[in-house]
Amino acid sequence: MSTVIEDITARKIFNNRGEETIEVDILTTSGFGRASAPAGASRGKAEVAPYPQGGVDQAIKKVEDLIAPELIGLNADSQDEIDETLHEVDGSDDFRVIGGNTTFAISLANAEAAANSYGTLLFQYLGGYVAHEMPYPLGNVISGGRHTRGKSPDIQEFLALPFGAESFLEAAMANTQIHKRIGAILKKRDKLFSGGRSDEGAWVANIGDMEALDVLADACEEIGNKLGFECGLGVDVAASTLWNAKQNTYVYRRDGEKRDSGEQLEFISELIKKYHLVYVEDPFHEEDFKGFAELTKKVTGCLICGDDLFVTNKERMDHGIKMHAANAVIIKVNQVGTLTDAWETIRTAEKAGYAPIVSHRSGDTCDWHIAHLAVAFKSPIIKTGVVEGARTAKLNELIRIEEFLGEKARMAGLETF
Ligand code: 2PG
Ligand code: MG
Repeated sequence: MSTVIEDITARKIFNNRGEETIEVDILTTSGFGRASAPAGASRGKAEVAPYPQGGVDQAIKKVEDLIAPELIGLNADSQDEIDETLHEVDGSDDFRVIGGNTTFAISLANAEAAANSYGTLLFQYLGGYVAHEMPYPLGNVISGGRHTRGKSPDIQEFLALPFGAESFLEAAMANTQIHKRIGAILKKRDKLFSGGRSDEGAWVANIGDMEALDVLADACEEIGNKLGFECGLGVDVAASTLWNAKQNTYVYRRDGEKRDSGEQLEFISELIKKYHLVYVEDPFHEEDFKGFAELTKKVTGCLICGDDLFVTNKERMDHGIKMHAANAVIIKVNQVGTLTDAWETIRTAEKAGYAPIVSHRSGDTCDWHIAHLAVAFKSPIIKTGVVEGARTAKLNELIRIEEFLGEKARMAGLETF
């Protein structure tokens, strides 16, 4: 068995939006790994650059001309050395030269190739023998904001979290039933509803934020009662996309409301109270650490999660911890570019008691690696959507992991957060 990298191939493939993305194959003496990169629609300003100028074609050229010659001959099981070499080849502070999606695909394909060389699954290779906790699936069931076109809620995502489920399979099943039930409720409410869905497979309907929450609450209660366990409600406000910096207000176009920071704090707090929300992501814009801190202090029993706020970046995480902003962090490896960078952020977050939540992106492929990352990194929650091929690829892989773990498998401890 040897993990020496013998060959690296990069190619252009397409994601669920039909956009070009990069896929990388890594061949070692005794193993193989393949990974492809996702893409965001509501990207944080502090994310690394996804591609060099010239897009995917240039990224492939960089792999062939600059990166492969440096990596071939190294050991795939030296993940930190591989990721450090990517930083050195790039030389910038935001991967603008070779692209963060290029490094993402290489970093993940490399980890997969190392695991494969050892004859283990990725989650075991990264997390070891003790990795046996399954994350709860946080499923997007109604879309709004920048994830839709035309009339829809202003809030970007309405999410279900079946935190009472006793297994991953049960939890994933609950989400599919909630999704289906919501489709039926929307059809009844709106005769013009034509069953449209967003990139993440969530329903798109001409309803406001409150109406969407009412529909979600009804469906979660109904399915929760039927299955005999609790299904909680969550939202991703993606507030940076609502923020108008010139007017210092959050603009809710569909609902015709403008809210300054104080009003936004009140509004979100009321939503948490009224709908017993267990999860709120990006309730304030990406530079408002203070707003996050105020809300985190004010509410209990609800995860306040930073996505665009932290962009999986260790320095921003450190700052958030100092400010007591949020108590959970979204982990999207392509926001920072490498597995090692993401792992450093996760370690920092965990030490400070923040819940690390591994997440898909709205533009995604059937790549299932985040399923393994969630188990390896003891993520109590995975954000993956509910239906649509790129989402079910990850959910189905988690079902396989749960089966593989057998009696050892247990659901993550959410009560500590
Ligand atoms: C988000 C994500 C995923 P995007 O804001 O959390 O749902 O969206 O990938 O478009 O950034
Ligand atoms: Mg988000």
